[in-house]
Amino acid sequence: MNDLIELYGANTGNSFRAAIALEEAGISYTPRKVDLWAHEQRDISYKALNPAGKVPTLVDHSETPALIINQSNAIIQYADAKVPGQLAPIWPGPETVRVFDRYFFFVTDVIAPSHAAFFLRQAGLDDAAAVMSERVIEQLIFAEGFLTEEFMAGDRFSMADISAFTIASSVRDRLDWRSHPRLADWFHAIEARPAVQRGLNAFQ
Ligand SMILES: N[C@@H](CCC(=O)N[C@@H](CS)C(=O)NCC(=O)O)C(=O)O
Repeated sequence: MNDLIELYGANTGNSFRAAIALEEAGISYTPRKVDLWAHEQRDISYKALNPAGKVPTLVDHSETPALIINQSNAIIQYADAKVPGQLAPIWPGPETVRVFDRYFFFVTDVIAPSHAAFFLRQAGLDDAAAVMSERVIEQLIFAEGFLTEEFMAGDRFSMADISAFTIASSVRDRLDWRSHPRLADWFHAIEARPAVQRGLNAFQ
């Protein structure tokens, strides 16, 4: 554990994404559990770190002033910058471009509709929410075509696998895995990675 880097989070996909990125990059940090049911995310002290009252939040006290990051996908980028080579290739080039291309596909075309479905459901717009949720599943199935090698963006684990895995986890009970064996094999292989397991258990 490293008190200089704190990761505030809960058992949610966005928090897992950030924790898995730190674990896979080999960055030592201290997890700080935020109890969403007790509305700790709305405490004044927490909102001083994350004005939106959401998790995750990363605080890096080794920077002056302390570096505060509020977006899970920005925490992935932070981890990649801090320990280059673990979440994307070190050198610019076609392989790196492919990692970012696939990573952003999951961020914008899969994770964003999933968030939209959540907000539509909260607003009582169940039919619209169902359309968005269906879109999430469709896009994940589309992504099975990326698996020409072992991982989502080639033959090495990358940030594309993190963004894909966390969103696939959130729909694991609704996806027809048997009809998509390559996607299923990939999912189980990612889930079995020790760093992924540590990330999933960070906020127990
Ligand atoms: N875009 C943000 C979304 C963060 C987010 O929506 N967090 C949710 C949990 S998954 C949250 O904190 N919800 C608590 C609340 O809204 O009160 C990210 O990717 O980090």
